[in-house]
Amino acid sequence: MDKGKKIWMDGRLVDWEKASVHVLTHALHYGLGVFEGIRCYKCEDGRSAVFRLAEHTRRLFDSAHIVMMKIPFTEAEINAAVIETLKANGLEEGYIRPIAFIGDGAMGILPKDNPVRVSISAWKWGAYLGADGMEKGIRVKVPSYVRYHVNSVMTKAKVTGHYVNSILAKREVVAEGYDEALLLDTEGYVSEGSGENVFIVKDGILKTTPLTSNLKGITRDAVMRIAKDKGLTVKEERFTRDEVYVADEAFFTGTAAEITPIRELDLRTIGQGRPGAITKDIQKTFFDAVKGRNKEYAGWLTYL
Ligand code: PPE
Repeated sequence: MDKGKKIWMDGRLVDWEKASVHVLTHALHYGLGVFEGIRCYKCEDGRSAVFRLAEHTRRLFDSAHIVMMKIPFTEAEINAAVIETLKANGLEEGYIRPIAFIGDGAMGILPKDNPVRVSISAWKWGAYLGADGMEKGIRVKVPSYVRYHVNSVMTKAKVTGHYVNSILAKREVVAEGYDEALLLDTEGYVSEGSGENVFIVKDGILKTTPLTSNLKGITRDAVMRIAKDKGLTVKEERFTRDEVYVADEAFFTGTAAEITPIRELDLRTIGQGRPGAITKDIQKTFFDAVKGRNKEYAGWLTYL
């Protein structure tokens, strides 16, 4: 990871090296922090734009609300701080990571009056699942771990501790030589990737999993809008892993993963074993949108 210059912490920019916390930070011990992943792209006209900034900040506050954590800033302040952080690091393009977490003070599960700390970092981040994967598609496996039950943790909240499940799943499949994990829910239906939502295409119709055990992805939402604008049918419906095996196309969506085609699941080739026509078309429109080349989606961009 490329080290930057500044990190925004609790209301002001500090030097990258000085953005540290105490070892008794509550979130480090018990996992209660909420975070976001946001991307900023360099547009063709030379300007830089943050993709769906307001929606990401909204979700950060929704996550905090779900876990009963009060962020000591307004959404407008966080939006401004994201822009400030990008500028302070001279980043024209990159990944932004806002995080709010329970700081140090009392130990024990009950957070008591421990302060809620907030920081925003930004760095350069290329294709999450590799440039090759983005172009040719990736190999995926269903891991032995299942996604959390909807009443074990709050799956609509992007909480740091929830990612232990993602790490276990990802480690297992990567150790076996695959690129990414596709987790099932507690009832056995497809849920999502370790850090991505999933779509399949069959006979020209798109399907994505309904919002139960998975995160309400902002890229997922963008893809649904793009697909509908192209006149395609998009269904939010449960499906099984074998429906993915016989799909014509499949892909992951996420801020980090963007739109990554899936060419194989559990050793079954999907479609022709390469990115399908609909996947490629949606991928192209998505990159046109984030880079300011498609005026129809100009509302998604916040220019620096
Ligand atoms: N599901 C999960 C579990 C998830 O973590 C993400 C984002 C998504 C779906 C897609 O959501 P969205 O980014 O709004 O389209 N995962 C973030 C973290 C990745 C990481 O390795 O860190 C991300 O993509 O930023």
